[in-house]
Amino acid sequence: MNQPATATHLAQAAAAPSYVTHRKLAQWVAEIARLTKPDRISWCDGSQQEYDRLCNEMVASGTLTRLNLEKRPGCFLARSDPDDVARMEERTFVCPRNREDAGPNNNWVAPDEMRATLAKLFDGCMRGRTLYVIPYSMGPLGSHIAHIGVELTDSPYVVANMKLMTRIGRRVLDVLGTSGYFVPCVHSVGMPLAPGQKDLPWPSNKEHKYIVHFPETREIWSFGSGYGGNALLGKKCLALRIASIMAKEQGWLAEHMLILGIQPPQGEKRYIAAAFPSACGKTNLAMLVPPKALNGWKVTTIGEDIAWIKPGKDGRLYAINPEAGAFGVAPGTSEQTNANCLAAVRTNTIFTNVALTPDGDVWWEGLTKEPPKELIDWQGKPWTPGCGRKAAHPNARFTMHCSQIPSVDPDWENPNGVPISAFLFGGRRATTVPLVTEALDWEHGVYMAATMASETTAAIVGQVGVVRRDPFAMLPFCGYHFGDYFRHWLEIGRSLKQPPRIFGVNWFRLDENGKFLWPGYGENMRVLKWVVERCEGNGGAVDTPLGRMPRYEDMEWRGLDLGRARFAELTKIDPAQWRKEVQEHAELFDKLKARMPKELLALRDRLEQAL
Ligand code: TSX
Ligand code: MN
Repeated sequence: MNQPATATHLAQAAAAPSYVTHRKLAQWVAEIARLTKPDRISWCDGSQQEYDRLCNEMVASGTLTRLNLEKRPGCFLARSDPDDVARMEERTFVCPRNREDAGPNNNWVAPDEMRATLAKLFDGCMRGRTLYVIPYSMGPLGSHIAHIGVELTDSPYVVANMKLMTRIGRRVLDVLGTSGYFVPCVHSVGMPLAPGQKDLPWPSNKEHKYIVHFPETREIWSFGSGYGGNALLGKKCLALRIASIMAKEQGWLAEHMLILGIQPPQGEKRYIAAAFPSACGKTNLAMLVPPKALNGWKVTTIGEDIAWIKPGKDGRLYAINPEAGAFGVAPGTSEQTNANCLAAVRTNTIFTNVALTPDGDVWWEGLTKEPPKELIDWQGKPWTPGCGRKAAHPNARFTMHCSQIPSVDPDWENPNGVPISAFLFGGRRATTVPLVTEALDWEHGVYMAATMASETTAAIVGQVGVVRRDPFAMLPFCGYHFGDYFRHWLEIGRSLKQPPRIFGVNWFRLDENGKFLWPGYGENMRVLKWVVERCEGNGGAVDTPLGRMPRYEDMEWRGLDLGRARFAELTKIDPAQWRKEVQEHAELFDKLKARMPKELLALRDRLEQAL
């Protein structure tokens, strides 16, 4: 039975365990408990026993369903509220004192006004619930590139996901010591329970949702949603929005990038970091399986969503994956599209909003050609193939630990990171953008990344989608003005002895019948091979107005029947399309004009002239 929280109750509950030696942390937890008024406080130790206990409690409360013990050992299914299924960009705010600092790329509210709003919403919002204290490290414990956050949440689902996605618990407090720096993160599903009130399997707040960042004090406050990036505050909120601000101040990069290793048959292993907007297959590229004909080439996975990158003493860039797990989109994942990922989610995985089979396994659109004859859909309703609804939500997810990825790189937890040889920037473009282009230099690469764009996937197949500019694939994630961000990238490049080469890619060009020109997936290895050869200084290329491009004979075609004519289509530069394109670059730069670096404006003018 839930007891109303009395003052003595709270004083008892708020006492931190004796191993908590960080006074400021203990004080801050007590302060947030006074505001949110939980029934209990639970300090997460990060142990497997704690994880198992929480999962069992969530099975008992109906939040989780345990999956088939033979087919999916250690796996669970969660079904969210149908109104709480994705990140909410329109409810995401970055609130520096000066509105200009947030830039046109962020929603802004004056910090005092936002604090007043949050104070009301958080007052008593954890009544009837447990406040969990999650100390977590983004990056290997004690790495000089890593940072620590502490998330306070009333969601056990968040605790379980944070256990898989980050490094949590007592070992983090050990690194923090008595006075180490941490980013304070407060999260509530925003549904307090009155005494005796029955809980929901997926509590959330239907009326109010806020995901808020205060740059000056590096605070994160999230209210009303239990889903993904809205609630797992280490990921988009800390590792991208707040970290991008810290990175600018401190001279490093926090990026929306996968990191992969490439081991050629002969020669040294190289690492590539690649930025793509959502729905371009970042997770698939990070776990790429090379085609048989190129099986001397090996691809390994460091990360699939976020990279923290720091200049080393040798003038090169070193990258870590700040995460310890993946929270990836399930639909479309199959033996054909991503065998490594499918193997990784066979055990110890939390699935959210996928469909359930009669024998307690999972299913989603794209997993198999033929759907099962009957399912329970993501909303818990009976489903049959002809019923006209999706069985899994299009944004259904898996949460798993990186150690389960068969292709995981032996250095994926190296605290010093891995040296980056090249950056890739790609979008989903049906027309205009060629398969691969190498930038002429760092500045030109920054221009390519700043002007990248992607088509919305809601577009009808075969029809050209709506093109959205998404600089560096950071539009929803850059915590400050994009003009300042571009300038930071230009400055980092100038500071390096050996800047990585920069490439633009597009796997998604269509022919005149609306068919994909490029086979994609494992065949992307052929592009990666050319990229690595360029980095080694021995790949052939030709100069074009857009940059350097491979000629047909510069790429490996063994095992793939892709003729010269199709290659010409894939790499064609249509001057009319590009005149329109550079016009759109001008429109983007105009929106950012208060802080645009003049170097990029000059490059745009030069490109326009060259066309
Ligand atoms: O992830 C993708 N990648 C990168 C893989 C390493 N996808 C899926 C995007 C949605 C998440 C791709 N889709 C890729 C790609 O390279 N290319 C395409 C387009 C495509 C789709 C299907 C086929 C070919 C290309 N072929 C057949 O269906 C047979
Ligand atoms: Mn992402």
